Amino acid sequence: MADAARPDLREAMADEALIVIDMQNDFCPGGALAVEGGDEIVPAVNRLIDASPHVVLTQDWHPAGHSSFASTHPGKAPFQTVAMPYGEQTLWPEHCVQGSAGADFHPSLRWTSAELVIRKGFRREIDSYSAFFENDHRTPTGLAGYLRERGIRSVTLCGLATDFCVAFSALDAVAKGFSTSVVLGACRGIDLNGSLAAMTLRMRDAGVRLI
Ligand code: VGL
Ligand code: ZN
Repeated sequence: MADAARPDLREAMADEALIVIDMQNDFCPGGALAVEGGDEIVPAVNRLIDASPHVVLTQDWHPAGHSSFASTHPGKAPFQTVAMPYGEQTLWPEHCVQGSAGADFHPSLRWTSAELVIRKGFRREIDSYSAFFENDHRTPTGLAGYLRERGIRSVTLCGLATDFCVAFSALDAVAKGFSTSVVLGACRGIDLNGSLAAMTLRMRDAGVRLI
């Protein structure tokens, strides 16, 4: 009786989910699109995983010849941009190819408690930074509906990269009505042309709690 009336902490937080963004080998030192210090955050991410009642992971998951790869566009180099039907797209080195070792989660990531893995960027013609929408900002991944149906009302994000997949996921989470926090100490950024400062400001202005 007493126990039933006093649910434990994890149950009290049952409407909260941790979303771990793209903690994959290719975004860590030695990977194809290494984020500086990307592997340093694994212990902090693991602590968040252990403390979270619900855990969702995202996994960047591109087919060979993906339209976000510079190599797909003759004459283009990584970090240049190209005009796509859905807007400007930054071009990247080939990374997170479906089934490759680079697309695997970091070997020390405690991924086993994850209840869902959202794969994104699996359509050749469109990239997907956000866990919620592809880069046209219209095509859903299904995550918002999943979280709603599970009764999740607030989300905490961490992972890689702060200024791309973490930031766009956080902005979409707020827009979808989730109370949204980003644990900056458990993120690392790419910082392309000042993108880290710009996206941090955009998150703050949108109402994302930056921890
Ligand atoms: C990401 C660039 C390309 C990310 C993914 O996870 O932030 N960035 N694909
Ligand atoms: Zn990608």
